Amino acid sequence: MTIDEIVKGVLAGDRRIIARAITIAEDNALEAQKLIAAIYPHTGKAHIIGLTGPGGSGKSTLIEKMVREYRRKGKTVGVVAVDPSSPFTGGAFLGDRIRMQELSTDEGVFIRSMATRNYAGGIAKATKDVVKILDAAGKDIILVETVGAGQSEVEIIKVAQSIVVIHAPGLGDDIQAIKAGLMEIADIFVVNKADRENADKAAMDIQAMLQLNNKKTAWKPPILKTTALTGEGVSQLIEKLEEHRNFLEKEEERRKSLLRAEAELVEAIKEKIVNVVINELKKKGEFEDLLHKILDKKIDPASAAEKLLHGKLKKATRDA
Ligand SMILES: Nc1nc2c(ncn2[C@@H]2O[C@H](COP(=O)(O)OP(=O)(O)OP(=O)(O)O)[C@@H](O)[C@H]2O)c(=O)[nH]1
Ligand SMILES: [Mg+2]
Repeated sequence: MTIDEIVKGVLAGDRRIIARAITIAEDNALEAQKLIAAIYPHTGKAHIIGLTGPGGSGKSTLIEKMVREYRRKGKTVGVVAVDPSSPFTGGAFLGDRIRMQELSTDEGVFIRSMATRNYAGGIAKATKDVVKILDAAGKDIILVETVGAGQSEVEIIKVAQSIVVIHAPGLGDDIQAIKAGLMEIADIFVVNKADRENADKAAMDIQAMLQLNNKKTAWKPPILKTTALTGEGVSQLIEKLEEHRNFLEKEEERRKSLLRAEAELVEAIKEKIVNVVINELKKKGEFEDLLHKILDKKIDPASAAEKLLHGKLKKATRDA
């Protein structure tokens, strides 16, 4: 199969070909580069959501419920699980595995796990490429699961537009389970396993931590509670994610408006400066002299301008 055929298949959302494209992204740096270059113009439509947090906090269980909720809303979903221990790789209970398999027979869902191994360009790069492939394949929502353990996970999760940090009571018990780097990048906090005692305490710990680090930001990360086992709180989480996406879009609009305003301001400044300089130069007798010299072909306009401006530009702008 040529790269062209693979690109066509990805854009058509062909599951078999998407899988093939992902394998290329994982294995062959050179081919991957060609493939990504070809699909790149077709990316940028998906909402990319990163989910991270300590091992066993319930990320995969929550993702499974989120996928179902998104499907109910008619959205297509891609899931990328980076080095998970469960249940995508089968590390979890049989029940979880069966439920996930059920999901993966749904045409509107594509699930891929990326176990630790040597990727041609590193795991973060491979993950980004896989996300781009799923985006180009037309998935509305892409969920990326990583265990929030170290710097490389923080790097991977940065492919996401919205980052959900998941915590749960009873994981070595304290907030230290969430690494400092993750606190800072969270757009939404989830305390999962809300059916357990101490869920409220975990939420309060996060709240306290957020207040400590009271940066003034336009988006205040909310703290939600979920019970992934039953799906409780999942629809609220999805609502918040939609809110965050709208927020990002507004921010982007504002950024573009700022750029437009800057261009207009620069134009206006230019006009003013030109007027100031020319009026200043016209006050000198030399201006009149040079006009006559140009007329008599004793000097060309460019050289005349140089003569006039020499040393005077500084004074003119200072006086203005
Ligand atoms: N009581 C309770 N248990 C839960 C809940 N959500 C998940 N679990 C259980 O917690 C365990 C870990 O869940 P996973 O979804 O595999 O957690 P994970 O964060 O994906 O784990 P890793 O991928 O290994 O980092 C499983 O036994 C789940 O059944 C919940 O809301 N309440
Ligand atoms: Mg998992």
